[in-house]
Amino acid sequence: MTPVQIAVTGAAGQISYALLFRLIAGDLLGPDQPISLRLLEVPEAIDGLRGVEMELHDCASPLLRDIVISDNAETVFDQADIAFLIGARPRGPGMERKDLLQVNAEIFSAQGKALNRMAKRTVKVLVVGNPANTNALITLKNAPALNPSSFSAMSRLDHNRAVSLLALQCGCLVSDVQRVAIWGNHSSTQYPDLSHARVRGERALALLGQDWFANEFIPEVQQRGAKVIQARGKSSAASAANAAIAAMRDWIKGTPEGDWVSMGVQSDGSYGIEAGLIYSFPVTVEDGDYRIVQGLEISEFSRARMSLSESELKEERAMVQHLL
Ligand code: NAX
Repeated sequence: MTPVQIAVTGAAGQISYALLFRLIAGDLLGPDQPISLRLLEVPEAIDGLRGVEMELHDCASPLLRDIVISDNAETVFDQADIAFLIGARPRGPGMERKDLLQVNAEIFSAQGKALNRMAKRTVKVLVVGNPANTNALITLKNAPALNPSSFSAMSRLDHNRAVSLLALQCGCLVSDVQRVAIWGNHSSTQYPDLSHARVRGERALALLGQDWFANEFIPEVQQRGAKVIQARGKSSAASAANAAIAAMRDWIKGTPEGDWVSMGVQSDGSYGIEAGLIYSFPVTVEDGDYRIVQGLEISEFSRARMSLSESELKEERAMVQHLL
């Protein structure tokens, strides 16, 4: 079987450390599909990445065919089938949000160009590095030869957090929960929406009430990343890697009948969200193509929150306009 070429950026970082070993265990593509890993890092991190390479080989995985390590994006994206764009610059001391957007915009515009030149035309690109939605927009805009639907920003960790929190509150299994949606930006303006959610077929809001939803559930999901940092002293890593695998697996293999997942994808104007923005929507996937779920009723409560996150994304876009 031909190996699938999987590119991972920020490969020496903590999310990648949780991701790479699961990839070679077959968690993404199953126990029979061989894979080649193509790993990108900044020059200073290449030595550390050599240690990760040794550990990957030391797993003696029958699925791992080879590992390419480079600080050159074109080398890493050459013939890539799948790309996880995880590497990004964290916010440094004294750095404003605008500066953070700017340095990352430059990274992702260069990587967009490299994908445009080198990746397979059928590549699927999942942007994890923050600010993920705007980074995905920049990557897509710098890769005009690729289909815009090849790019997604990861909102799956937020989605999984919301599903899990709802299941805990109801005392039910995660598998009893359906139709949770994350709308908007992967930031604290995201709108985790239970308006359409079902728990064992019953409306979640009828079980739990608007008050819990508005005053506990929404802020808890929005602030979950910050709470993990507070407790662990580091940002979410294993749960982020798990979400990246789940997001890519569903994008390739499809979503279950009767349910959806949340993905940051290019808006086509659905639900009045400005076309072109990378915005998290509920989507279904069939044959490798996502489709934004249509026809959901949007209450005034939801609309206000969806618009707030849309405005934040427009502001972010304005700050990096010169790279689009
Ligand atoms: P780490 O700081 O552990 O790793 C990042 C790695 O990226 C570093 O090894 C660094 O050398 C590398 N890097 C920096 N610039 C690069 C470039 N131009 N090319 C290649 N590699 C480069 O961060 P980690 O905890 O792994 O998080 C990575 C990113 O994911 C961060 O931006 C983080 O904010 C973001 N997250 C996104 C989430 C999401 O749900 N979308 C959740 C988890 C996480 O917070």
